[in-house]
Amino acid sequence: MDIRLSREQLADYQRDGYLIVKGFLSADELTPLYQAYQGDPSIDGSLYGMTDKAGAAHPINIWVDLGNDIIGTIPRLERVVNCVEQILGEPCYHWHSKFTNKPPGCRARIDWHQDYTSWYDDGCLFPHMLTMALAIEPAARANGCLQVVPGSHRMGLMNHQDVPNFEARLEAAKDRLGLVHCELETGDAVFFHCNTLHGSGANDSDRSRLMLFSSYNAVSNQPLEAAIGSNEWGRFMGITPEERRVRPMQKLPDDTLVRRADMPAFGRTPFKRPIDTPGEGYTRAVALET
Ligand SMILES: O=C(O)CCC(=O)C(=O)O
Repeated sequence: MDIRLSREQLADYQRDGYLIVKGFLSADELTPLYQAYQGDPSIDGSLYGMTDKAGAAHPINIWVDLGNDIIGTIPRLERVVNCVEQILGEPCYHWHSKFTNKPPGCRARIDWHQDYTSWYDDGCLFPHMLTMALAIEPAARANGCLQVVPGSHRMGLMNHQDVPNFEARLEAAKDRLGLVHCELETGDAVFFHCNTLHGSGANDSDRSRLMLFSSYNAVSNQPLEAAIGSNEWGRFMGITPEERRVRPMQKLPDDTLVRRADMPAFGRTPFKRPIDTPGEGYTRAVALET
């Protein structure tokens, strides 16, 4: 199996700042992960409640090191890393991965943002970074699917602290560029640029929405030593400077999830533990009831 993006897909990504790839992983490959999550919705007690501006919490967790379990394998699958490297045009390394979950009726929104806002503060000079968002469960408007503003990656970094009128700029960007609801089936993936404006709404349905996000940095874009570790969000999530430096990543054959069907879903990949006292203006992580 050698899955690569076509010339048209690459052009779509460059124009729109995001690309949906249907059936990127098969539902069969993801069934063991889904079943493990059904059996343990706290994911080994790793999920925390991340609050939005209005104070509503959705469950999230994050990991950097990749162990020999399903969640440590997906970010290293050849097809995943090859597509990321095709888009970036150079070798990449794993920046971090996370689950974001919206249980039925979850009121939390994920406020509009660009990921490069915090990665810039980590000392990455260039926005040569992106994320693959993978649907573990179907995601639709009703259960709060990911939304993106197409073409917004071409505006540059707009919500950094030195840029005023963020809300007005955001509304203007949505008016001019529109917004896309990324409605996905299990196994569909969205690749999106770190400057693409994105967010998501509440879950007004009785179906939960679990997504796995894996983010990557270009190897040539190693963070500046002077800045590494100074991003407040990363510190809040418990990520160390060492975990931001370029680290070799071994690609795993595309059939790994099928061949090693007895691999646990999680338990071998260490989760980060957010600190309890985020800085001023930061969303709050609270331990969830399990
Ligand atoms: O889960 C979502 O809908 C978006 C998550 C996201 O944008 C993030 O965690 O940065």
